[in-house]
Amino acid sequence: MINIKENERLEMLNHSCAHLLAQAVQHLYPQAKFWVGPAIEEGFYYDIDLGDDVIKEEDLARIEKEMKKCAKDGKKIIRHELSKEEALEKFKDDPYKIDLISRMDENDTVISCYSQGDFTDLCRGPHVETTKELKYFKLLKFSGAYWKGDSKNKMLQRIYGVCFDSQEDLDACLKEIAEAKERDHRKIGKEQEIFMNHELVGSGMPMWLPNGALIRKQLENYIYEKEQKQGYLHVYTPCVGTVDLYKTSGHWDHYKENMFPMMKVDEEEFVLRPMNCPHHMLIYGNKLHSYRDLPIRIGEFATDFRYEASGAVKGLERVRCMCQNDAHLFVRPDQIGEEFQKVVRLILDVYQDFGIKNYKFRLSLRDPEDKEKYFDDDKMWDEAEAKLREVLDGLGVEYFEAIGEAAFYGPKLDVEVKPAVGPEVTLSTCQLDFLLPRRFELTYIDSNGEKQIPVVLHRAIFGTFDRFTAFLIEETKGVFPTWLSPVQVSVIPVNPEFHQEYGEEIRDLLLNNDIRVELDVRNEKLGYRLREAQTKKIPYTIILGDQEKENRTISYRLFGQKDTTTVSQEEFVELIKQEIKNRSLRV
Ligand code: TSB
Ligand code: ZN
Repeated sequence: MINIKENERLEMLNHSCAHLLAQAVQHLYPQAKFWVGPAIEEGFYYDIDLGDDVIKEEDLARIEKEMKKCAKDGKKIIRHELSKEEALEKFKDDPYKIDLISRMDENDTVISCYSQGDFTDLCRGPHVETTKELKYFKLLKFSGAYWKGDSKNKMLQRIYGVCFDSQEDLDACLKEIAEAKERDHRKIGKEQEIFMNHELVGSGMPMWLPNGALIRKQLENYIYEKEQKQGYLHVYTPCVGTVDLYKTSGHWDHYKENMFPMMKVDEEEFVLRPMNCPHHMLIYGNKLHSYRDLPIRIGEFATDFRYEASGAVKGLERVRCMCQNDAHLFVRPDQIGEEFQKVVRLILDVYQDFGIKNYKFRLSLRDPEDKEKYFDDDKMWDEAEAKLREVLDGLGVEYFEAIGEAAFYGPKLDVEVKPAVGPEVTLSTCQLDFLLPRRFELTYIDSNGEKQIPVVLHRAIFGTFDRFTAFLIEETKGVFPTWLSPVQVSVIPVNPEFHQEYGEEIRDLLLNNDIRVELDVRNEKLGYRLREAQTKKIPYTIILGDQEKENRTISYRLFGQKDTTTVSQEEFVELIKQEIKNRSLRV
């Protein structure tokens, strides 16, 4: 998807188109007051106060028509510069503009406004020369947006659009938007019955339906196997902790705004946990450790609760109740490099297994100025940050650095991916931590019999099963590899009257070989049943007629293909079992 902000001409065009939108809205809704209308990566928007009016779907076409009319007039877009006093006078009836102007420092900024015909807006510019240049645009959607992004303020109407220099560019962009909508995991998740939400459970609290639960179980088995092979020790711990636990860890001071509020039971004060580190610290501390025992890797598929703003929750991607594929690795300082490298290798390995190619490594560092968020020990931070860089450089992994994105306890490596709709999110993460082991007074005995403090690596390869599944749905467009497909084979007897019995035999054969199979003997036409197997994106469809019954063979079609292959029963079982065992990707 093209980034409008990366192209000066497109940015100007989109910004001017936001003004054109405001002009049209002013014609159609004379009471309208305008807040801000910037160009953004995806095009432009304008936040508008329409009084008691609200925008409805059908209004977009009407506004667009008025925009075309205004653009055709071809009015010149003229810039005026004003003093602060003049600006305050000019916009005296507009509280939104007054708010903007009052915060401007005229020694610092030139206050300017732009006029086109009967419309004037306070604006820094630049703009195109005349509205005639605005030919190829489209209004895309609308939503509510709180004034200044604060839910205590009035809800404004935000209208989004996009503008280009040619019809072809606009068409290409609209096509991409349509494709992204098709890929959106919320759409596919509903169609394929992967998850659902219900207001009685609450927002950001998805429920995994049987198909989703099957996929998740496979993901759990997959990563559990990998982690066991690397010596991880898996545990189960409660998804609550006392306030004191999170005071000890520092989350209470640094992470409270992301946590659900405290609840009191008898004399204890509990919180739903937002992270699992404190529990794992206590498990480490439950025993004495020698330097020879390290690294100790404590893993858990652990449920966490976080407060996410209601406007931010999104399908499975951003939830308030999530399950992390979490682990805390307790290492000696001399083991940091090797252990961090192992984690990065595991991430690369997993991405390869899932065919994930579109991701970026981000090295998240502290903001040295922010002494409130980050504990004040420059030496420790510098060492930790240098160590991560050293490993990444050694592995030859490409990454970019982000200041101020570190966790409060240390720097981290995040893997960023771009969902079908909306901004980038973090999938995997590996975080270095010198702080929590100190807070929990964790130790190991070194070769001289002295107590030393271990270092912790927090890591989540999938991130959460929730977010990873959301991403996987979008990457595969719901066409999962066979090993992950909720139904792997659909068995369709051509005529249930004659072929049902053979169909049942094949179903049982596959079930006995741990293959997930569905027998479709509904009284529907063959074509209808075949189409449905395609809609459900089932990898294999077996079609059984007279020939197959007589020769005791299987004829199958792969998803998305028309041709049929006939093989013996043994051959088919062997073929699909291998594919599942190897966790092969779809070709
Ligand atoms: C890795 N203590 C560490 C842990 O040991 C931790 O909690 N890190 S985290 O805050 O970065 O979260 C881990 C992963 O959870 C993130 O990388 C991200 O992929 C995922 N995640 C975070 N918030 C959400 C959310 N609201 N919905 C779904 N997944 C989320
Ligand atoms: Zn952690």
